[in-house]
Amino acid sequence: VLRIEPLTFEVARGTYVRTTCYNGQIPGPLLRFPQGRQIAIEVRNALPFEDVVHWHGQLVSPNVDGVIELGTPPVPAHGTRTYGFEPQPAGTRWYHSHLAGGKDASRGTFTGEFGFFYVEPAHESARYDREIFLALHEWEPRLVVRSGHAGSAGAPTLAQPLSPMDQRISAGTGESMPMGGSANMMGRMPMMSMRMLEAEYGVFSVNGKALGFGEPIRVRTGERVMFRILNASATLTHRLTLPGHAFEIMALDGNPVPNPRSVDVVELGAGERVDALVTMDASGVWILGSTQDEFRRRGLGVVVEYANRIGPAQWSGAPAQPWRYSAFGRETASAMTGAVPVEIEQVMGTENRWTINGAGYPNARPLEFDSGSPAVMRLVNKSMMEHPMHLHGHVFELLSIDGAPTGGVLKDTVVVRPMLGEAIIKIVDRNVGQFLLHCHNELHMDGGLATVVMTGR
Ligand SMILES: [Cu+2]
Repeated sequence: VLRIEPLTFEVARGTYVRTTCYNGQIPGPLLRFPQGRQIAIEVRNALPFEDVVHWHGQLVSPNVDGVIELGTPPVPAHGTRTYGFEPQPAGTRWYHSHLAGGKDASRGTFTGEFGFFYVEPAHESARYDREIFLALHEWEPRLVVRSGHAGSAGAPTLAQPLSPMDQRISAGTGESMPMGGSANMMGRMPMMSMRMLEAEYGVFSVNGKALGFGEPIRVRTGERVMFRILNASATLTHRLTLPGHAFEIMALDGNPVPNPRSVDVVELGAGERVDALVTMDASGVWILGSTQDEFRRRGLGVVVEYANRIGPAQWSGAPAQPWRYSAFGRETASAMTGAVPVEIEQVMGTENRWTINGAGYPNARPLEFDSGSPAVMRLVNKSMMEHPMHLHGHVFELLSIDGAPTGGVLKDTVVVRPMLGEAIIKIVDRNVGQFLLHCHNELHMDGGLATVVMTGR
């Protein structure tokens, strides 16, 4: 049973947050079920308005997936609804509210209504001693409109888009606002100015506790810890590092990668998951935290403490290592043709109106894929914000990212970089029906950045 209910909790010493959650805890209870065996989850809603739960990353039918307008009955105010399905595929999934909040930052993914849903595989392939689930989230959202301009003139090459913090600093100087994106495409964007609705946050947390307030993760030398990390942010991409340690990336969005490899920094767009194996071989007390000083200072981190070590937690600066999905894929040389274009744009002169192929949700034309032909989409981001694009009800293979082909990386959410960033994706299963494709930035989704994908048998 999941209970949707209000909660006031202490996120940092003396800082209390009022939100809504599942079963009185942040994150909600870890749901853990074997793959492919029918389950039923009763959801009781203690709130005075209807709500709905989305089973993110699962191949379920539209009538349980969690999108009300595509056929999932909501949980009525003060009512109950039972959702039945077979969890699949195996791996780190999650569940969260899919209530469109509009500009109400106390609804949807701004709330504490999120939790892990781990679908157990028949055979666990990775070997580890422990697993630890870490969910990232922010609190005390405040919506602000930023203005600035960007374009080809003098825009620097960046390994990643700037965070909202950096943008604010940049906007404050009165200089042109560099927004990152694929360097080779920068010159093709015209000079433009814009206003953008964004969220700022007072407090950040890992598993509902700000850095230093929660219990440390206590480890032993030589222990192999599988971190299953979820970015449950409503709007932000996060980068994490653990000084002295490497993350061996085993799975993206819960799906094992063909080419596991070690990195210093893990990056997750809103809605994404990363399964990373860490061998505890650098005794000490460390901060596993955001590479953004401001985010970490506001609480985005957790202390990792070796047995018999005491003292203040150490931080040693943020590696500038870029994050590339293709690093974990198979090398391929194939050129992809026949992809359906999915062009993302911000409506000129608006703060938060977005379109896909020229129209915003619900007016955007559905993308239809009938039987026989492969369902391949080419997502192009013609805006100056990055977009973590999430496809419901399917797993897709990443065929190419920013022009570089790759193979075998299976995901349900892909961050498409600003300024003509591009992702070519192919649906790899045959889940039939109508499913939402949308930006997992809550503000963007509410601003129309969504469309329907129709798949035939
Ligand atoms: Cu977006």
